[in-house]
Amino acid sequence: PQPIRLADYRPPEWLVDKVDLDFALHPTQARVTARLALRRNPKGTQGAPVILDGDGLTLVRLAIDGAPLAGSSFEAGPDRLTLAHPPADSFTLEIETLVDPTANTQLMGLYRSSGNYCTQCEPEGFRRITYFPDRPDVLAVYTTRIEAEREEAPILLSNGNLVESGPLPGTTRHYAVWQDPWPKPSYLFALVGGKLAKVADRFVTASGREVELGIYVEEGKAERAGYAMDALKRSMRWDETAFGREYDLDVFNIVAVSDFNMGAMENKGLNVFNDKYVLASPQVATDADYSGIEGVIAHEYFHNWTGNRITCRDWFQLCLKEGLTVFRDQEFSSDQRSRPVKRIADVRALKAAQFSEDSGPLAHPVRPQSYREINNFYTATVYEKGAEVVRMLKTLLGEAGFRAGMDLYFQRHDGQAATIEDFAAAFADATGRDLTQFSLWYEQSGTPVVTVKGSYDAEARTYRLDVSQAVPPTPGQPTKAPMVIPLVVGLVGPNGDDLPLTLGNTVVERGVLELTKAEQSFVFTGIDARPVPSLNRGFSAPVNVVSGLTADERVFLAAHDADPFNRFDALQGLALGLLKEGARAGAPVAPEALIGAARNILANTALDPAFKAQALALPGEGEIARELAADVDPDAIYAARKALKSALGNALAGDLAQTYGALVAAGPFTPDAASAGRRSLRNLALDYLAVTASAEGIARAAAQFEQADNMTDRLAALAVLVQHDVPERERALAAFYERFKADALVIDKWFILQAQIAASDTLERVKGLMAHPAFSLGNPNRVRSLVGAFAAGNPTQFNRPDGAGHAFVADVVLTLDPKNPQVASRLLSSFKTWRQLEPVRRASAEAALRRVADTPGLSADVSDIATRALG
Ligand code: HT7
Ligand code: ZN
Repeated sequence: PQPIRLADYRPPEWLVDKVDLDFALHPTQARVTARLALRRNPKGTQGAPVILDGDGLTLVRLAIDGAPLAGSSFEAGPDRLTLAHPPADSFTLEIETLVDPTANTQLMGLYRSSGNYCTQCEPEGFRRITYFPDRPDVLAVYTTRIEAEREEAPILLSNGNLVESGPLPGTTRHYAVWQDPWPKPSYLFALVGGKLAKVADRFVTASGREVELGIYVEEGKAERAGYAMDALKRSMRWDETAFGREYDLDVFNIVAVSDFNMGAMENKGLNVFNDKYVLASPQVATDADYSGIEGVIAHEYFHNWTGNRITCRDWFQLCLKEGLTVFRDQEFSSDQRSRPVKRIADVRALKAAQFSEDSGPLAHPVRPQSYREINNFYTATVYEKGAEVVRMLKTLLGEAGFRAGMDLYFQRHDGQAATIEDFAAAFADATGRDLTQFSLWYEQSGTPVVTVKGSYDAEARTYRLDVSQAVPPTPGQPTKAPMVIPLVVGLVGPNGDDLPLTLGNTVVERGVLELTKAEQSFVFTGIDARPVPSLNRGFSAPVNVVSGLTADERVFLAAHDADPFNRFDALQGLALGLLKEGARAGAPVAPEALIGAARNILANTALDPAFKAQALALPGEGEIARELAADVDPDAIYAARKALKSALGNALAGDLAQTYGALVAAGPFTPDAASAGRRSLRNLALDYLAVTASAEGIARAAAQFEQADNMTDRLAALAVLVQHDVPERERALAAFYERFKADALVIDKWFILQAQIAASDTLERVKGLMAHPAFSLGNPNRVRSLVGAFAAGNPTQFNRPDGAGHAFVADVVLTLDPKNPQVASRLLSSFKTWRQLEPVRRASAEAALRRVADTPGLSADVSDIATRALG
């Protein structure tokens, strides 16, 4: 297909003011009657035909203002309905279609999950239900009537408030009518029907509106929805206090389903979730699961304002809702938990997913200029870098300026489909600041490199920072303009205290230096002793900083920096230097400085255990590969990392054993951040203590595996055991399966751990597990847990030099593509860093990608990724 370009945007020719939907649910022949109140757009082209989108639709009947339409007056195919000569400038079009929810394996449109009916419409799924101008700038109010067999679907839900329900006399069927008073685009439509258990609660908004809350889950799982409900209520309150945003319907429902392409979906008043982000109990969910649930529940709820009340004009503006809403959910979790630890976790995730995307063939701007398949742009760049851009805006404008801009944005654009320009204008107008150059963050792809050189002049008592910035070339963007980069800095004096930051006579507010040029110098005055610069504090900008800090300076910052993020980063920087050296030259590492710094962190009783766990966890293999940038040998990286981990584990054995012993839980499991932090440090110690597979280390892990009273500790112990070729590995895997085999979400963890074993027989193991009764190619969670975890989380085996790992993943992509193109193309995206591999592995990755690209009949999703990855 031809690319769709932002520059070609035109307003819709026809608007829809009102939509009445009538669903007669049936497993294979669901009947959908849509009545659309169409109105010619005064801003459109004179005499334009009505063209409605469809996707694989079967048309049964058409009528205009109640009169059936003769075949000669329209043109209907599976993918489009055209009325070349509309009868008037406004009329009601009635469309009857038949859809087959059971055959819908793409999980877009109306489909079935575990026998229940549900829908997924973002971005272009509504057109798989009925013909419609399926674009986000057509906003309508919806009334939805659903009828179904009472036995098959006792629960019937849709957007908005329930206005009517009851039996259909003389039949075994019943019905419900839902009305959503808020105009919305079609992608926010949702319907659910099925046998579901309900957890009910209520919330009273700041202005006194009573809201009925419901979380619907598969029968028998209601007791696992408590944490999600608690997270929902906390999210609702937080949005009122942090952003002044109240909920706006009488009902807020969440439904958890087990077959879902992504994490969750923010449909108005009826969020639909992957059950992974709803269900939790201490026995089956880890601390990471709990924080994931909290974050995703918040994210979808926050979309009610940033996405739903103000939506996107077109899909190029996706970051308008996604980047902003990720920023909001990150802030929520920071307020609920530890802010520095949350920031560290977010930056680790950003670097792993987005920096790697930005440095490879799939790099694209936060707001792309063109796309072939919009489903492929729900990326780390749009989401996570999009959130970083909002964060930088806040850093530049300050707390009050940012809030004023947000308030103006809500006030101006409530009920509209907006653009990034609208968003930026609200901040510019609220603060008087020119954001023209800042907008480059939405246009230019690639991660800027900021190079900093510091020099001290003892006589003049000045410290000078010479700063340059450059954005590397990316696909379609060979040259770049300088960006506005808010670089938060500190100058740490010899006693560890921050020195005052004064440029000439001006105090640098909040430590924010604004970089705007390719090269700039900042001369700080009144500096009495040579400081150590602390750069990009709090990771204030998503850039790579080249600082030239010495190992001693990093050790100093790890011990003294007032900024917790940079304390963490100093230690990571030390480790990264050693790991790169080790991977490049295979040279023995000399980790004494790192060991000393790590020992100090471990012994520091003033530090939060969760922070210590983050600081002491070595950079991942992916980050080391990205730093090396070219000729990457994943086996060498793995070996260097293992060697450094062993050196640390051995040198700190006493301290780690003491930590492990001291952090025994005092009571039963609770998922709060402080308890989770203690578990994370204890489990990090467990891992280090077993790194050399010593009998003692393995026995400790085996004992924890058997005795754990919660999934966090049990899984952490299992993760240690599976990485070592010891008899305890298979024993523990078998015991785990036996214990949790009825629980698909737990068996996903079992798949993930096995898929990530760095051993030469893992590929065979993964192939074997694909035939396991618990595996299904039809369920996205299973595919991601087994094949996705292998491709994205096992660099040595996915990139085997014999090419078997690449070939296997390509085979799965091709098998999956006809069933579920979205999941297939995401899996193929695991090849996004293939160009940085050394020549042998690079050739095998290229061959696998070419084989995929050359396969006839590919979906647009897979074909787009294959072409761009090779491009
Ligand atoms: N807005 C949603 C994005 C989405 C999605 C969700 C479920 C299945 C398919 C999907 N395609 C796009 C999720 C979010 O960011 O909140
Ligand atoms: Zn979102």
